[in-house]
Amino acid sequence: MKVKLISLLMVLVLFLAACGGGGNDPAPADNGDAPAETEGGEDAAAGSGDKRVIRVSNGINDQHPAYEASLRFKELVEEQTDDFEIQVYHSGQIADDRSAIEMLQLGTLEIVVTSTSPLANFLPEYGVFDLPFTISDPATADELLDGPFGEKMFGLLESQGLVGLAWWENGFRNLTNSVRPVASVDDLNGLKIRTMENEIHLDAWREMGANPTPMAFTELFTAMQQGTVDGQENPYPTIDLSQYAEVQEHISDTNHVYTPFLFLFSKSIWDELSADQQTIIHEAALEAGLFNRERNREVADESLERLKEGMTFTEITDEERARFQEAVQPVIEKHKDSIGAEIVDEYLNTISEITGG
Ligand code: KDG
Repeated sequence: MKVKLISLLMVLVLFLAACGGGGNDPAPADNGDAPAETEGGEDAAAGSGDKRVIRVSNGINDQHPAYEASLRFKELVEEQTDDFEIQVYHSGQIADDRSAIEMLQLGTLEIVVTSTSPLANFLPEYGVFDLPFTISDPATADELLDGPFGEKMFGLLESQGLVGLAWWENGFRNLTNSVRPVASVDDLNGLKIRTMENEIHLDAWREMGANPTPMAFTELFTAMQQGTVDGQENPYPTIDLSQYAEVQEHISDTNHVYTPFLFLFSKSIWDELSADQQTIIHEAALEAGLFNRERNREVADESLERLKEGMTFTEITDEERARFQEAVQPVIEKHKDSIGAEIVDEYLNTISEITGG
């Protein structure tokens, strides 16, 4: 409890520091540019004239389809109402996912487009999406998330002061490393792998023989550059557009987890909006979400072609993939109760209904 209070307070201090520092934008991204959308660099919180500022946070850079879709969201909202000025931030300019989620709970940030994995620290049920090798194609992901199961998971968010508006896509995760080609689960032995701050991911890589370490996304590139970690796992767009080929040699199509992005809104701020304003924002988040998925899949194919040029690509055979899946079965059993057996069963049953499995 004390630790939680301190971290919440720290977020508050950070936020006040960002606001207090001469009223300009939060700490610039590593590429140094202020959010281009803020015409004339006016005080972020106040916005220009009597428009209310709505800030969108994400951890990946401005080359990523998530940033592109966030700009689409801005366009869709601002073409329908003059009530808001949407400011889009990237590269963790405001905060990493976990801290951003805490800011939404505090009502000090409006929107974060976050992976589901950090959210499992607040709502264990969200760990269901981290169970490895459960979703193997985009169509299954869409049918699962756009159906009753997706709605049910949104329903859990209110208890955490959060509102789920749309499912966007981070994507299918694949392993890279700077030590050796990985063609089999045996090749993982002792590899120091960075994972998201998520117990299920940590346990999965341990079960597969690697040596995992949790770390915020914003610290990953430097950790690979300095050799603090040997490898990491992310979808092809993130690996490619974050220039990981500069610090990693080997890539394997492990396709071990599908990570959804959640378009989350702060409940306390949401409740201050009118019903019409909520509708405009909700519909824009859904439409930009469909755009995001489509773009993310196009970019994933383009990214893989580029990565094959700059790295050694290893295709995992079906029998080797079966050995990966076998190795992580204990993880699914171990976390079934912490996630909630009913949620895990509904998740796995829905997927097998969709795939006819
Ligand atoms: O905000 C971006 C993150 O949600 C995303 O990049 C997280 O996949 C992720 C990772 O590896 O941390």
